[in-house]
Amino acid sequence: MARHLITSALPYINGTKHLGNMVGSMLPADVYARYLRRRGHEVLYICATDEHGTPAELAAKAAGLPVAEFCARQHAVQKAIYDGFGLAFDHFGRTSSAQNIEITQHFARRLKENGFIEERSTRQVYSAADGRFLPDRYIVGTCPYCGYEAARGDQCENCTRVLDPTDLLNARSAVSGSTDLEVRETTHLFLLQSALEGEVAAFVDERGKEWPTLASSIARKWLTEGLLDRAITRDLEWGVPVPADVWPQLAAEGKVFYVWFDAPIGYIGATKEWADSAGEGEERDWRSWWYDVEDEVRYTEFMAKDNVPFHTVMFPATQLGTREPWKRVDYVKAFNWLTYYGGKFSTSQQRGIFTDAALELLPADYWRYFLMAGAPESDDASFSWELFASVVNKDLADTLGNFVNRVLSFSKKRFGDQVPGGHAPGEPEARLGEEIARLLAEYEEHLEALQFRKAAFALRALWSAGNAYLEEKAPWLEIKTDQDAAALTLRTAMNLIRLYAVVSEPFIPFTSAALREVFAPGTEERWVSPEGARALDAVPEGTPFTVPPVLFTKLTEEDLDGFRERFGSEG
Ligand code: B3M
Ligand code: ZN
Repeated sequence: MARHLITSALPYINGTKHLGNMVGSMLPADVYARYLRRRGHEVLYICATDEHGTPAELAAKAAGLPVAEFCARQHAVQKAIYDGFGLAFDHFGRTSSAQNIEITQHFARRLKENGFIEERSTRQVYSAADGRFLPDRYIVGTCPYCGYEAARGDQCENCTRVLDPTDLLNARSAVSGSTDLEVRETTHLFLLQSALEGEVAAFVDERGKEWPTLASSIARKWLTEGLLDRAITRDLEWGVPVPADVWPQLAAEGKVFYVWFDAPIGYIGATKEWADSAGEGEERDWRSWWYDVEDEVRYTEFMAKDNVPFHTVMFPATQLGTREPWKRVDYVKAFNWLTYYGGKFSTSQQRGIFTDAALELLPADYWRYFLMAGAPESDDASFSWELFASVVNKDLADTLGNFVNRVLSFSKKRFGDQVPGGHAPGEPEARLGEEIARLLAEYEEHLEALQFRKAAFALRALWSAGNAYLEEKAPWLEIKTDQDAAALTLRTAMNLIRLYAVVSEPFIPFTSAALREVFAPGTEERWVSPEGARALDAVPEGTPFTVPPVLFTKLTEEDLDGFRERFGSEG
């Protein structure tokens, strides 16, 4: 059985992320990791804050803090939010860690030895007013392709074209607004991606066959356009320093690596952080996840579509160029956008719902389930409060929550604090067992295939099957004529609750924990196979249980009015 390495795109440090960021990276990765762990696989789920580059420097400046301190604080802030969402990383590291600096410099040395890094003199925008070069986001202007007026030096947010600062029209400094800019010569390191193009293409041809079209088509498009040699250093203060033993002159000039060079290496750096933070007597070997383990480890990456080129082309090129056996990605799970009423969620314009605000409003499971059930997999998905309320009210409050409370309260009232006995299972129970086994197999199949919408659909169908059974048997009527018949129905329904406690965990871990508490401690925590689920007898007669507090509160029209007013209801 392969060991599973899972990473989700590293959230930038520059500010709190919105729900759109989370649904396309960390949240699905967590669902998948939880599923695999429950199935008994060995899993390592790694994430980190992406801390270098111009966004961090600019955000620190805006916050009036030294950049190192800004990053340390923001890392803690983001970590706390992800804990709140139940994101069960094995480690949540930082790309500014000593480990990542060391590994990034190692990569650069190897690439240089193998002839894939070269010094080149380039023309960069220099601002006399600011007394500095203006790389990437330090410069803004009009996009030459689409005319968007607030395009940044590295990329146009509007048309997503990757830009060079010198491409911008009407350029100005993002720091001072100065338009007194000139182009000066400066030396930078270039990654000779063109020389690695054939190898990267072969890699994408081989592995990309399995990827979702969204990922493979973006990778192919980049390859078809041809891989350009790219500058991988910058004139910035905050970043991984160019190693002085190899490039003394550039190091003396204070050059650092470009954020997209050290960020993916950050997956490895954070794995080393994880290993270095092992407790007494704990064995953690970061190399056993990354080095010379091509066939032993299955590596899955999660990201939104704009990150795909960097992960399918640029990072593999970086890895291949070291001529060392670094583990390369097996499966790239890419996502489209989540929109807010059809418009862009925007960090810079504070439109949409941010992760911290979401948690203040409602518990994590409401968001987790809603977001994953409508994950932007095959297309963009649009958030609206109306849709959110209808999913929460129908699926979570009615179909799952109400079922659980109805069954347990009724049984407690009629039969006391233990699972009742009653008749042996009959034909309706056999039918239910078949249905459950079938749906569970479907659910597993979709999770294995990383089809989250379909998996959520199958999960809801499992919950619905319980409701249908209860309606069919109507224990509140049975009890009037045949106590044992009602007892059988309730016992069977309680076995469903036990099953839901286990299999719902990837999507709604907090609720799942509450449901596991219902029955005496020590009930089986491992996954239940479709075969094992069929008999619905894991919780036998006499098992003590408790009735949990209401699992999900319905959202009212009044709630919705409040939300719409606070967050807006236009894209
Ligand atoms: N921080 C971009 C983003 O947050 C970037 C991802 C890095 S993954 C190595 O969308
Ligand atoms: Zn544009």
